[in-house]
Amino acid sequence: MDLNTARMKTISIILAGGRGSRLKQLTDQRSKPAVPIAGKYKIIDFPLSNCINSGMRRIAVLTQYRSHTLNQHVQRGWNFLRTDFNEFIELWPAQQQTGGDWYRGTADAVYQNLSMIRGLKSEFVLVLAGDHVYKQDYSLMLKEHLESGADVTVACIEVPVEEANQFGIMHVDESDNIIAFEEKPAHPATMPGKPEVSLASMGIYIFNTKFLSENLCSDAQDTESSHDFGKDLIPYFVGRSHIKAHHFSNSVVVNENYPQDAYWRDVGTLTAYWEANMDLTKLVPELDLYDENWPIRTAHYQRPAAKFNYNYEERIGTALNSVVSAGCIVSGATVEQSILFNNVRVNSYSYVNECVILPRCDIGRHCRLNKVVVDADCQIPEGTVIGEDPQQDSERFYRNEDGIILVTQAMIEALT
Ligand code: ADQ
Ligand code: ADP
Repeated sequence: MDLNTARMKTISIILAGGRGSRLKQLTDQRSKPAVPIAGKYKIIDFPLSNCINSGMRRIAVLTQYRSHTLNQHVQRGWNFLRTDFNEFIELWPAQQQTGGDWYRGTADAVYQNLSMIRGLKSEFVLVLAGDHVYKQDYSLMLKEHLESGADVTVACIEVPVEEANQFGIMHVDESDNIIAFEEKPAHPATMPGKPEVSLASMGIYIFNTKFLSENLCSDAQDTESSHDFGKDLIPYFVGRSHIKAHHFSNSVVVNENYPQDAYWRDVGTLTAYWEANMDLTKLVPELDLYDENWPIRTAHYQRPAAKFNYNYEERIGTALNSVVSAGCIVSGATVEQSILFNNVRVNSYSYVNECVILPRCDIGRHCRLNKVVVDADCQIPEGTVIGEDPQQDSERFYRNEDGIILVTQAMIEALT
């Protein structure tokens, strides 16, 4: 089968139901794929944009946990495909299709939608996570999958061994057949000849539909299984099926004029979330959001341009090394190495440094914020200082072991 036909016969499934509890109160009201990122996006915009740009335009988003803002976002921003061209993005919420259970795990989420997948007469299923930040051309992974004739292909990336216990870790032979796989091992194995790195699964899989369907049906009957791809199915396939690794470096999207590494982040923790945002304030970020050949799309709203009011007497009123979204007003304040999402106000004499300020926040006068993630819709009262006194910060807000502080509306309300 040629690649174009294979693309047309692929259904992309974005798993967007997970809670992401390590993001703490940021996912109290929304699922992890709906968490705002990079000034104007939500995390799910990355896999969705990659699908569109890869020419894989039959997409289902599987939702479950607190999906209101996610649904709203997909409906408002991603409804431009045309069913008459056999292209669509659909929301597939958990709806107890196969019994009384919600999605019990990632594999069960796909299992519960098998009748829809079969109905589409797809030959291949591309399974994606809704919570990774990266640019990948999935069609190049599909090409490898076709050429090898594998039952399943798993995308992989080298990660530092210190972080490897958060991932599925694999071993491959010289032809990239996966010969061992362990989900989140306490003592991760390293790569031959590379003691500092392990080979991690990116949680991105391409399956032949028939193979997947048979295995999901048997997994569903297995009372010992937790119905998860990483914990149950992928390790089970090793030694029993033709299971291949696909190296991310072969499908990462790079702009040839841009010095870029294979950037991929699972923004699972508050620190990783803060860092992924901070990465974009660097002089030359590793992730190029300005590449017109691989646009990252999102829902758009009418908003005025960002505005900066400078206080000439005091010489304050600017943003340095920062990403400032539409609708923001920085007025007589200094914003440094920070990300301001849409409609944020930073008022006079305030100083915001290494912060991530989510939509519609208002930072009152004379505030100082350092290494803070401020959740959407927060009104920070005049004179508030955050990020200078660890003990006080931990009492009032959430402060993690890396010193990153999370402030939510509920925490602000509890102060007054
Ligand atoms: P994790 O990221 O820990 O590991 P998981 O938390 O199951 O895997 O999430 C995968 C994706 O599925 C996320 O986008 C999540 O939102 C979604 N999801 C989780 N439960 C769901 C449910 N019940 N219904 C719908 N969607 C759900 C996985 C692999 C590892 C791999 C890492 C890479 O298991 O082997 O290394 O991804 O990040
Ligand atoms: P998010 O989905 O994170 O709220 P946006 O800021 O893009 O992202 O908001 C989506 C839409 O909902 C916009 O039209 C926004 O004005 C509106 N909106 C959502 N919550 C509020 C709120 N609390 N106050 C005002 N407008 C809101």
